[in-house]
Amino acid sequence: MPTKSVQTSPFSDQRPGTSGLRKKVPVFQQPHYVENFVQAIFDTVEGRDGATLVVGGDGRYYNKEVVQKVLKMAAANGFGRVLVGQNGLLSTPAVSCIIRKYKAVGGVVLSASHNPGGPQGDFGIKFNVSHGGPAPETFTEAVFKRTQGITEYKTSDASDIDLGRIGETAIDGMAVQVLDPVADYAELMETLVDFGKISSLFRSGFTMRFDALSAVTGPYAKEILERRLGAPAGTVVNAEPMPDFGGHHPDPNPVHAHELMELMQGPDAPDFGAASDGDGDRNMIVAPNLFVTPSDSLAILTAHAHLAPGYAGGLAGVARSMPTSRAADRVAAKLGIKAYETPTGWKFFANLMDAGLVTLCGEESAGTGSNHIREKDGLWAVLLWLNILAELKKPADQIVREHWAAFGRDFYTRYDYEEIETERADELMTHLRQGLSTLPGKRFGELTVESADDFAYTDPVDGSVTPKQGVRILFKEDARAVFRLSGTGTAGATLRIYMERFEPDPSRHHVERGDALIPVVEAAKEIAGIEGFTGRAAPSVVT
Ligand code: G16
Repeated sequence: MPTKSVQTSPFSDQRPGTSGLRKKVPVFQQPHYVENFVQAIFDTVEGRDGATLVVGGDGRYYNKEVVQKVLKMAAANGFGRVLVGQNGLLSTPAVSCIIRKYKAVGGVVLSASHNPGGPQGDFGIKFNVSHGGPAPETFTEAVFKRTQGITEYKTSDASDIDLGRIGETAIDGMAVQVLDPVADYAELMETLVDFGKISSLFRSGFTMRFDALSAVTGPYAKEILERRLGAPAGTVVNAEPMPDFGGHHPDPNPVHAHELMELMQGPDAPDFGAASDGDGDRNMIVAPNLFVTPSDSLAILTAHAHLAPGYAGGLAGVARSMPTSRAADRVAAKLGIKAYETPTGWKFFANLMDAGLVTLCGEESAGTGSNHIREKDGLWAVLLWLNILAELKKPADQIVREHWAAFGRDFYTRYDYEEIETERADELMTHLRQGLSTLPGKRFGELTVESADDFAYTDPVDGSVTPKQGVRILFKEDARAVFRLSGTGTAGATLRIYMERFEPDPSRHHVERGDALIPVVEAAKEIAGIEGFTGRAAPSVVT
């Protein structure tokens, strides 16, 4: 048997963040670095003997090499079968779909999501458990603990598998099935949205652009939008997944998807625009001349999901991460369904979905999804929008404006201060936390603080408590500022400030969101002493 044990020693920096372990590529390229982490995952998976494992990634630099390492380690660690995407590719939602469909024990996803790729870019490894969703914190903490005591890992001297050919092969007796990465996912989509209606929409002359940002969603979008739904060739652009994403920063927001934004603001704008991220779980929705914030998108999907066959029976409930605006809550109240508020991180939605409490979930960070899988799903969100557009037969921007008129508008923006010194960022958060009790009643410009706290979440299903999930400051004027540090960056710390203000008066809904939010931005900067702590006069990215 070519199986062998290799001696190793721990790396101190292998604690997973919001969504798996993310580091610069050269960090992952250190000898034993990948193997230590993967062995720690395998040691933590219960029931792996003879079980099925799913493996795939977003095609970023180092994906190919790491897929081969994971396959050999899986064989040496007793898995019975691995399902791997052709050429090592699988989008994150496709992994979730395949885990559930084939009853796998879990899946190893190679991705740093929306972070840039390339030899000096980012890489990442995350593990999804048997329900198809990201591993919960109890699991990731156990993995981290294991990495800190690791002394050896198991692998195989077998040769690399040819991942270009779909079909079945083996490593040391473990079956390896190379899958078409798109087929199972596309089949699932056909059960949720009305492909006939969307095809008719395209036949009627409706135009759209889908920008895959040279990341993994390209092949999925080409197959579903162009081949199955009949959108004209060329609707999907940047459709070829590339190891460096063709120089794109694969984060679907108005800053990084600027080519799409420019098109949608120009005279040749199609009827609808969309983009997705590195691993295909995020989405961006743009109407001509109108960027739809992810928070509004969740609310609009919640209001109209029943128009799609997969949701015709109505929704059980809706969930959003705490920093996401309260727009979806307003829809839930009208529909008479419950709205849940969770910490940032898709993993917190799984319990709610498994318990049947919610059907749709979403986050301000461009993630939207439903209980069809246990991950957020970029292309699914686009398809649900298309189904709604086909049913309502109204332009996308009109749907958004009518939504505001009916529910009020939650003006929303996020400021990111990237790569600040970790110590300074920690000091800022400590300062904020220490001052919380002194804030109520204080006035900042035209806003008065009503309450201030540090969000702690009690999972309604298993009772687990997750403290310190972000500082929330509520203003009497129905505005809010939330502060937290990102858990997905790979250099220094990223401070995120989420700001929103509710405007019930339709005569003020046309105001530019940047203008509407100036008082909240000014108050947030002053309360946190941003410039003093970070030395930054302006954020790195505003979305
Ligand atoms: C991940 C998580 C999301 C989270 C996002 C941002 O998304 O799955 O739940 O909202 O990170 O997290 P943070 O604010 O901590 O950077 P993805 O698309 O990066 O996997």
